[in-house]
Amino acid sequence: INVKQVHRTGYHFQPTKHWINDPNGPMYYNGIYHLFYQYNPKGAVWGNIVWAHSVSKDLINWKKLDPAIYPSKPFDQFGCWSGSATILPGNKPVILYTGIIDKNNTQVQNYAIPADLSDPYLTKWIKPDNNPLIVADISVNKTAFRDPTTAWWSGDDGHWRISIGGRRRERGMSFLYRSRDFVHWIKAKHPLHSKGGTGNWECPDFFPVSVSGKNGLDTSFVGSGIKYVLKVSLDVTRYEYYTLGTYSNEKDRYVPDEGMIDGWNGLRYDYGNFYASKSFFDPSKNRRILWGWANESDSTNDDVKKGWAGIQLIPRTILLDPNGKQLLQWPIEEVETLRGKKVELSNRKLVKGEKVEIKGITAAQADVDVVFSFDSLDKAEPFDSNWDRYDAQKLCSQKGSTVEGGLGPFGILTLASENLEEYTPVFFRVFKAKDEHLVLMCSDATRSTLKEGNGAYRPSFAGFVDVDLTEKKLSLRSLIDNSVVESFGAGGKTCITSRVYPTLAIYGNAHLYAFNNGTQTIKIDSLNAWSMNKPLKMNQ
Ligand code: DQQ
Repeated sequence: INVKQVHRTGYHFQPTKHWINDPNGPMYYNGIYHLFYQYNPKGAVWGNIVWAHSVSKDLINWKKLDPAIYPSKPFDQFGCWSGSATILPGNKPVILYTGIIDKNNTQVQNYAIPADLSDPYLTKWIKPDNNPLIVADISVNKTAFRDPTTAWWSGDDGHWRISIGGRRRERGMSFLYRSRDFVHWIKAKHPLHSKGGTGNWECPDFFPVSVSGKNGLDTSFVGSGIKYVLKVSLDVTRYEYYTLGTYSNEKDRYVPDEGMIDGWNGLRYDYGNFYASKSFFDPSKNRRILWGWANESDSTNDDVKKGWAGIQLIPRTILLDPNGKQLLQWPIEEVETLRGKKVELSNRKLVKGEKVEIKGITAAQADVDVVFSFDSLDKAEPFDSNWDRYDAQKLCSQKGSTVEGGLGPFGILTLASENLEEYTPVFFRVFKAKDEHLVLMCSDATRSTLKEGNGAYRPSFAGFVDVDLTEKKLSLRSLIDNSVVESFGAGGKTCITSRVYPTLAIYGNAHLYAFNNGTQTIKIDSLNAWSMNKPLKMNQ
């Protein structure tokens, strides 16, 4: 075993070495998916940032190309930071990205276009001389002015619009710019949206979702039966929050729906290690796909030793939940082509304290899909009114997977060593509040490794799941891949990603269990688990 490679993922996107962060400018163009991403060509720590570039026909197998955009001009010589792609009329892709122009981190917005549209991979990109397109005006903090979105177009007034993340003092905001020709951009008087006290907004993403349809929508879609999503990456907490709301090109303001919480306590794409995500519309399958980045959770020193840091998570399709109050995320269907050997279990009861091993698959690299059921909600523990309804993580860290409960904790133990010296449990715990049940979902890294924890981060990530329990069922899907566990509760209502570094539960020594530590008997209605294969070509 090459120690450096022990925690590399098998089927997640990662380059052979060095540092990666934000996914950039994802797009589908002439039959090819493009993924660009923030990359340090010189080492496993953040710095020297370029736009690395990979292409794929299926979002599973990837071919690495040369970096598409790298510092070379006065308008980006200190860094090429995040941005987005837009496909202009006439089938012409254009990238907007943030350039760093000096040692003080001054940020401007630039564009780049393919050098040769007949090259199927769009290998080379040109940065025209009329860059930068946008510089901060005096009202804008020029060191917090970055990450332009994909543009959307309004036929009504013939203007393109984009949003750019930033802040005014501690008020996080997403600035709005308009242009007729994609070259001259004028700042709108009002930002698209802002929220006091949230600090800097990074990587805003703004797009419509269909209220009743099962299809994703193009960013410029106009019509009835749609809602808008505004997602921002909050620099301070390192989580991504979103609201649902309304928007019209005419008023040019985004207004979150009544009841939406804007900021820290709002809805999150993922309650774990998931940041700087970006979505794009895939016209070949009429869906919107979300890419997110997961940083490492061990120390910088470990990153340097292993020679790499950061992965892109499995792309997710996003749709509006039929309840209209949140999004649903689900791993793209293509990931199922990597499924190998399968094991099944059904109608298996789990009494208090019981666990069952799911044998016969590669537990270190697996896809698990379970439906749990229970006969009664009566044993749900009371939800103490002093607990913070918005601090699921704290509750999870207190209650964990081993403290006996009523209805739960039950779920799975991923990346577990044979005698449970190490394991990462993903589980539910149901509480009874005043007039509702609260479902807590956790992905708890505290016991994930025996490794000394200097500089390591092993949180009890958690979120609540807004799910109807009348059928007395809860489902859980987890994608397990050596050092990452991505979990989707209740069909993608609540998602949690953990990065973990087991020392015993590696390769063939990793185990997978289903467990119940609540007094209420739980039934595994159905459990399907697959070994996951490596893609044939992963970005070499
Ligand atoms: N990463 C980029 C920035 C962005 C941040 C720099 C978010 O453009 O705001 O690598 O992770």
